[in-house]
Amino acid sequence: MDNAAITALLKKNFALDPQTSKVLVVGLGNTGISVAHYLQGLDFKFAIIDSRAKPPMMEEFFQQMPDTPVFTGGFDEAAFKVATHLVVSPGVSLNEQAIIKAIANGSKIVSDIDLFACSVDVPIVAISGSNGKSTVTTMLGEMAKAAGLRVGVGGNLGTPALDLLALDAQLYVLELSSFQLERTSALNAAAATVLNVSADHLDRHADLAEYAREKQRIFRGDGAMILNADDPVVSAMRDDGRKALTFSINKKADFHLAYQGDTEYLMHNESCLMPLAQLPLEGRHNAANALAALALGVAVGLDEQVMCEALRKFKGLSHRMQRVAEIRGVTWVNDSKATNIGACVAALQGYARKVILIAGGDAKGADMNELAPAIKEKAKSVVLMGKDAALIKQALNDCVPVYSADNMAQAVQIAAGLADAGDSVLLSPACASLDQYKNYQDRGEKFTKAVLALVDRSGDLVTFPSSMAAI
Ligand code: UMA
Ligand code: ADP
Repeated sequence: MDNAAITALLKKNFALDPQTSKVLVVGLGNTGISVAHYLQGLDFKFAIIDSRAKPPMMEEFFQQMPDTPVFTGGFDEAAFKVATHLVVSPGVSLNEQAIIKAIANGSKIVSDIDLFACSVDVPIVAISGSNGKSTVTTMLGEMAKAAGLRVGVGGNLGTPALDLLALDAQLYVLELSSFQLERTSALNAAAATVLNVSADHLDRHADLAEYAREKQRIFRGDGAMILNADDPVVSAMRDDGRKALTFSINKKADFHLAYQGDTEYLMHNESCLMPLAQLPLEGRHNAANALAALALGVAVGLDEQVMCEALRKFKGLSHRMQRVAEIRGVTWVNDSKATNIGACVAALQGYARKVILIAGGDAKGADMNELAPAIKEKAKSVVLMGKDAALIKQALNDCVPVYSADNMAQAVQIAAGLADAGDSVLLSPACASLDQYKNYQDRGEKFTKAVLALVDRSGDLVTFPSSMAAI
């Protein structure tokens, strides 16, 4: 779209006008910087504010945009007072006092996703959910590429949505978090899904119902709704007046699993799309992800066989059920991205035989009692670490043996002592990592390093290709 068309839309939807508006970009991170570049390209007047004294990306930003006013070291109310519009980064809560006051004084909230939505006239696919967003977003991106489309893939996945505009894509696939959705009102995705809803981010959202309502905002507009028929919270989001496609791994739906003879297939209504065994990711939750991606693809007109070919080649993402090594018959699996209970439960449910689980970290306000039944059923022992280890131990109420570790190296050593040949040791923390690690990647890498350090004779070790998902 050309700049005149974009500014006309911004004016219509948000009274956002390069001549008269004063925009305050809140948060000098990846989102804030992408917004700054976007606003500069449209000749807006703007400033950036960050509550940290020295945001890590400040130097880089000064080099790129030396003339932009930047406020750091707190949320100075004077800066908010003059702003007609706030573009608030997802990591910044809308409950910040300065933001509440600014809204009361008439400032409008616009998200980077709103700005993006006003800047493209090609289909957008939007993907949210408590778990599986990155996997499904990446799967669909691969499917679109296989179909020969120029596709932009990003959002919460990593590349801020506005940075994708440079691709001038024919299709955009966005992973969206509840934080992004709660402040977005202009998105009208051609196809959208909430993959599932389970407790997460309850330190930022008042309760599960509010968290689900924020996710539901992904369905604003008139595009196709892709709904998980196995999840009652998601199913309740259905709008009868809208085109909807359902997926399920437990029952018949538009996209589902079914046996033909001895072979289990991914199905679209009555047609067999491909044998489930050809999906190179283990675990029923990844079958659900594949069905969701197929439904989204069908909704935007991708060819089913081309999508299946992309699924056959899909290797999975690192830190999600990633088999890192087999040592003396023990398989070590890195699922560090399991930052909430739902992901850990899904991981455990994929195992036929009981595992040794390494868990713990920052529970983000979740009720760890919800984790106990799956652990009781699928873990033979648990090694706990991190800030909320005691909460998990209490919830387990001695239903399995529990061991405590101060750090990952110790956790891995304890697990190695507990594991017999044929066992799996699963790092699936059910918690965020920030109490002890830079991020979930750092946690997963420390796990892998500690596992590989167990090996004293090279003959004992089998390593796996870097992105091999497994159970
Ligand atoms: N900041 C403040 N005050 C605060 C909090 C943050 O000033 O109270 C500042 C920080 O100092 C920092 C800036 O805000 O300089 C960072 O903003 P941000 O946390 O929104 O981070 P971005 O770099 O803009 O990254 C965001 C998403 N981050 C979060 O939602 C926390 C990224 O998702 C996303 O990839 C990126 O936008 C592009 O869209 C990350 C994430 O952890 C991967 N997401 C959560 C998740 O997946 O669970 C939701
Ligand atoms: P997200 O982007 O929503 O965090 P990911 O694809 O990165 O999702 O996966 C995060 C975690 O959730 C991993 O531990 C992964 O094994 C697990 N997971 C993936 N898909 C699902 C699903 N459909 N249901 C439950 N857990 C899932």
